[in-house]
Amino acid sequence: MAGLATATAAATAAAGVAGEAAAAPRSRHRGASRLGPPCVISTWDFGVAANQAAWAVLARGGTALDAVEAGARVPEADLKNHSVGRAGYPDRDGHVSLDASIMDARGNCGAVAGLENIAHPISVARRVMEKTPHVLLVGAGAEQFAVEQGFPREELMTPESRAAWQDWLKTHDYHPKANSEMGTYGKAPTADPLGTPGGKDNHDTIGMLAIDAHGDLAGACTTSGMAWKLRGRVGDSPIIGAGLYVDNEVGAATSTGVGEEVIRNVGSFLVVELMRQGRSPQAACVEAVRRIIRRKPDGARDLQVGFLAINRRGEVGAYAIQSGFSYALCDARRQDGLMPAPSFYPGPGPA
Ligand code: SD4
Repeated sequence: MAGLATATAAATAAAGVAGEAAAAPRSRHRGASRLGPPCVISTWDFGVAANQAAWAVLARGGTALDAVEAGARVPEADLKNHSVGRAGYPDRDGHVSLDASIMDARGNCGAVAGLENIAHPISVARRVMEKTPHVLLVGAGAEQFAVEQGFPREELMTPESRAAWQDWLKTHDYHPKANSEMGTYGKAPTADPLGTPGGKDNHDTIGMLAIDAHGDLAGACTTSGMAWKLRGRVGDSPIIGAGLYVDNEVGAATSTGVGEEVIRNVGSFLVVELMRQGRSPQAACVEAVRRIIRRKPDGARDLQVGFLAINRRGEVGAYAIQSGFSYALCDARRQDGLMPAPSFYPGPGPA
């Protein structure tokens, strides 16, 4: 976290973001950077490792689509990550159900929601995009399609995630807490009640956006959604325009946090449309966050939503309701960049 702390200080010293006057306090640091192309960015600390897998594709001239799929598969396979893919925390009834979406430069998109027993939902989402006339498959139908496509059925619950679920069952207290995403990734689930990214009382997602050497964009988003969610609950991540949106003429955006708030505001589409109208990625992310806050002024203090965006020129923006959101940056100059996102409400992150 030392690198992140240094980056926080540097970012805090920078000027504030453009946009409307805020009705509440906000931090004044700037999240903007400019990258590549080719380049790739993604949400949260674990985006650093994911970016490197994506970079391996981009650096050899591969497509942005191949890059984001390869990158998103990294946290999906990481057993220390309890918010994406295998080892994701289950719903309240003990089912691990996964949501993912992918979108390419030509506006093609595919998604799965409530997918069970399949370890790489991002790759199933890509098959939906490439092999079917549909955009979104859900639940048992998504699983059937995945098996037909050759994906093995696997147990996604690990002993650690089962222990955390059984611990939660003692209280049945469903209360997502903001800002736990920067917690103690990789620690035992009982070591800290907010534990891993997206901690056991919380949520988290990897959203990844890339530009390849041809200047084409693509995006991917994958998550196990809110820990202890109601069975059947679907968040923003597999909803095109909410958790992910790519427009090759303009740029791309993705989101993390409480998906219901992102869906209500069609967050990622909003960010891209604001960029189309001339806003920088940073200003667009700021406005999308403020829309959420304006709709829920009383509840926003307890919510976390973060947006990450990039435009065709490689300019990056990131902004969240609460401090503590981070994003990973990667291009030819540096493959392991990690930045704190500025936020509407200032304050130290939880890490
Ligand atoms: C969701 N946004 O399901 C996703 C995952 C998440 O922090 O909670 N991310 O709402």
